[in-house]
Amino acid sequence: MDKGKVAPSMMCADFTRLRETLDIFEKNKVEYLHIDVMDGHFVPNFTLSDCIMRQVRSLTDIPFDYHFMVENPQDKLDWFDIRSGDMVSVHFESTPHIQRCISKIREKGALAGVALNPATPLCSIEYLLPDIDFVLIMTVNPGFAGQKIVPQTLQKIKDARSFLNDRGYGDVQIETDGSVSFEIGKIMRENGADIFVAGTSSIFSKNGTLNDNLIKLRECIK
Ligand code: S6P
Ligand code: MG
Repeated sequence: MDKGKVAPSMMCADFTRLRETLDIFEKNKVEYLHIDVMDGHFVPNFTLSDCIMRQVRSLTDIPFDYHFMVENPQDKLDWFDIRSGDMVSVHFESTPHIQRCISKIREKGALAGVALNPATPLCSIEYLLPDIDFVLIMTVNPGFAGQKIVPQTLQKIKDARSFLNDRGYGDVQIETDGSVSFEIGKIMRENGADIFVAGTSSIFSKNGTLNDNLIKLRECIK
């Protein structure tokens, strides 16, 4: 099994210290930058926009992991600078034509994923398996950082790993997003998660420096 991958959640980053933050990410070889895109409809909040993300993109070569929490994401993908090697996830409930949307992501050369809310069943992806590279399991309800985990989602990660393996899709990666603390991250790893969105519960926690927290998280998800 490969080591767990880290995707710092940029909505939790201190943008007044962006260069310094990216330097720490590069030094620690984080695999992705997790970019939360919200529209105030699919989720109540607004977060990172296409123009700000283009600026971030000009400062680093770390691939992006776009997480679209917007209605009809198929109409919004072209606004963003999506490149080969990026990851892009869209929510199962966000479009009536999820398979078409997923295909569009792959046409852009990115890895395609379906994001599942805590209550969205795993069987939603049954007939999408040939079309996806990863599944993003939300372990909180989407929209905000700093929330408590929805506890039954830990079992859902385990179930997702079996679901994928049983169907011959063991290479589909599992990403977890929400309340990924050092302790919970370790359990998520044991349950079969591959990619960990790191926010206020881990690397951006005020209990340590960003650098030290990254090293600690790596150890928990190795
Ligand atoms: C939430 C969003 C997430 C958060 C992340 C924050 O809707 O999709 O990516 O930024 O969960 O992490 P934490 O540790 O504060 O929950
Ligand atoms: Mg997210």
